[in-house]
Amino acid sequence: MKKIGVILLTLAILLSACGKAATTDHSARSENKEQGHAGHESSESAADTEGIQAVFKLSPDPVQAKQETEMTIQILDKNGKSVDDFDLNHEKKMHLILVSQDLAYYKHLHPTYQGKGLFTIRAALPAGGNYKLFADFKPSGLAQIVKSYVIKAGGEAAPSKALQPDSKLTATVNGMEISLAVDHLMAGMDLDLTYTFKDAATKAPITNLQPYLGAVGHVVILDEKADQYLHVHPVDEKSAGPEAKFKTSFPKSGIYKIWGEFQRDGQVITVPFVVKVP
Ligand SMILES: [Cu+2]
Repeated sequence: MKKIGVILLTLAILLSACGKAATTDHSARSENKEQGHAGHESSESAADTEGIQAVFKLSPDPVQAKQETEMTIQILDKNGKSVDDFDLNHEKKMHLILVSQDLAYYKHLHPTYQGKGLFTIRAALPAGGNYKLFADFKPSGLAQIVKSYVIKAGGEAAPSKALQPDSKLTATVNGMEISLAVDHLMAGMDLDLTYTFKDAATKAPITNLQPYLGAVGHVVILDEKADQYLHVHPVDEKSAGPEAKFKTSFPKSGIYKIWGEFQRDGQVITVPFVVKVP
């Protein structure tokens, strides 16, 4: 309990005792060792999604930093036929996460569905170097799927720094003091991530968070190599603060970056924390 105690806040324990919402775990997970190819699934319901492919195309290709790039993602079934119907998942048919290799740059995008399994979006990469895309979607009748793709962008690279675990999981963003408590930081175990929101100046609890994509917040987690992708949804989606609680499980020990996305006063904020999972 020594190290764990640092992160453990009694608050998390109090909260877990009074959870009233359904505790369905909506985590989607991708373990992808291959570089530059559509990923292979390893979710519990892999059989359901067997053979579903995501074909990523970039234009122009090769990609140049700071230049608008069109990204297209074509979803095909195992016979190469387009998958046409997708369920809305948190108000969107596809969530697309774009990160730089060192995880310093993070963007959460929502491509436009053009029909016949084709999603498109335009984006510009901030600097040269490697990036990874994670497309998170749910074909109707199938389980949620995550496919990834590596982008190599030409141009001057940003200085890359190694991922360092945060010594304290508190940050101030847009006048809010946001703290993250993890009940027991340990690999392979279900655990609670609890965000607490206070007014940075008065320390008063914040209770007017707004729904963002139909929930109090969204959490995306990647390991330092960006092999393990976890998209986590809240336990109590309707919460407006001062707490937002999520359930997840870190697949193995290592360093992970956790981005929490929330909305207040019409503004979406992203708060990142880096943790070391023993
Ligand atoms: Cu999204």
